[in-house]
Parts: sequence; C-alpha cells; structure tokens
Amino acid sequence: MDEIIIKDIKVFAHHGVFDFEKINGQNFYITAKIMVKELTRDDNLEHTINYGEVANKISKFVAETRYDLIESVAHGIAHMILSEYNIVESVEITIKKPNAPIEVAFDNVMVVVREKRHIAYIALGSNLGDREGYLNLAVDGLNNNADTRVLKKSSFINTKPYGVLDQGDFLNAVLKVETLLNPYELLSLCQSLESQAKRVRTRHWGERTLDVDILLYDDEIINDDNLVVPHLELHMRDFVLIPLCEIGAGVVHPVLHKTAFQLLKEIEG
Ligand code: PH2
Ligand code: MG
Ligand code: MG
Repeated sequence: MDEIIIKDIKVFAHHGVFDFEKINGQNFYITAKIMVKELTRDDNLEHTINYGEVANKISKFVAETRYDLIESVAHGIAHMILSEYNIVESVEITIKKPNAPIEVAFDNVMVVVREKRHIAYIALGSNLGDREGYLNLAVDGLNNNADTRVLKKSSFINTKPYGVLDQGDFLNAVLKVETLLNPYELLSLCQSLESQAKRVRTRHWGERTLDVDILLYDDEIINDDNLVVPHLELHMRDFVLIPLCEIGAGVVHPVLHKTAFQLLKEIEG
C-alpha cells in the first residue's frame, strides 16, 4: 500500500460545541493520509491523486461546514475523499484544534478517524408479482445510492421454494457491492428497498415481492438482534450459493473458512 500524506492544512473555521466557537472561529489543522494500492510509476498526474486538489477540497469542506464535533468534520472529510477518488482504498484523517476551550494547559487536542471501502455480497429474492422488475429495483436502488456501487451481478435464476414449500417459485440473484456504508446503514438501505417494493410480511419465509439480505460484509462477523452476518443459512442454500459462485466462487466464509465453491460442492453432496 502506498500513501499520499498532506500534513497540517491550516483552516480557520467554526466548529465547536459552544456558541462562541461557532461565532468567533479558530484554527484547525488537518492531516490526510490517503492510501492507494500503488502510486503510479508513469509520471502522469492523470493516474494519481492531485494533492493540491485534495488539499483545496479539504480546506473548503472544513471552512464551509459547521459541526459541533471535530470527529464529525473528520468523518465528513474521509467520506468526501473516498466518494470522489475511486482509487483511494482507505483514508486516515487527523484534526488538531490547538485553541480548543480546555481549562488546563495543553499543547493540542486531536482526533484520528479511519475509513475504507467495504465489499458486501447481497442476496435478492422475489416470488410475487413482477419478480424481475423487483430484482431490478433492488439492483438500481443499490447502484443509485451515493455510497454504494454494484460491482457484479449474477444471473437471475428461477428456484423452487426452500423451507415453506406451498408458494410460487422464486427469482434469485446475488450482487457484489462496494460501499461506504457501515453494516447497519447498509441493512437499512436494503430494508428501504423492500419497502419500495411494497413488501408485506405475511408468514415467516413466506411469499414476498422482494427480499434483500446481506450475505457477507468484508470478513466481519456480526451477531446481534437485527443483523447476523454472514447470513445464517448462506452455506445451506443452493439458491444463494449458485449465484454467489457465479460472481465470487473464491470468496471465503469468515466463520466456516471455506470458499463459496466449497460450500456449494458440499450441499450438492
Ligand atoms: N427465501 C426464503 C425462504 N425460501 N426459497 C427460494 N428458492 N428462494 C428464496 O429467496 C427463499 C426461499 C427466505 O428468505
Ligand atoms: Mg431471505
Ligand atoms: Mg430477508
């Protein structure tokens, strides 16, 4: 991993919890560490990140916004850089506020935040109404969100219902997406797409216009009431593993430590 570092950009701005900070303003110093896979070797500015341009964007962002917390400013800068420069893999933003209103003598106060792009695999399913239309609604909804891009889309496959058998066939697919959203934000985006498809919850595992499930999110393991990742039944469902293998046969299940391809072979017996 290579880095571009811009150190201590000085910006007079108006962030702070107290009214007088918002009114009077003070100096902030921003350091941006911008990580890319490899900085270009061809001496061409078009193939890298123009540090002058980034520095201007940071300065403008810090001067033109007003937040209570410097961590919010830092996250805002991190997000802006990742959104605007596709070659950036991750960023680390440090903000110093040497004149912060602190009662004791101090040299500086600073926050450091790190953000990166994430890769998620998402399963789509529909067995009511215009099944293809609903799957496309999900693909477009994910792709049109400012923080998410669809990198790969499997074929749409017709599958027999699994679990609850007395319902119509499903159309299933899997997507690979790149996202700046955290897993919970991504979950609420998925749920908002289900609502857009006018999904009505009837019976568990019953018929639905659109089901959008997070299968994998980087190699994270999440276990709480509203979100379990990897998806609990990912390894048992051919309607998930077949399309997953089409777009990512080598992706590794972080709990079972097996590739999608191995998991599919196992259930095919
Ligand atoms: N989803 C379920 C239950 N059963 N069967 C198929 N074939 N496809 C699905 O997407 C599906 C299912 C619950 O999410
Ligand atoms: Mg489901
Ligand atoms: Mg679901």
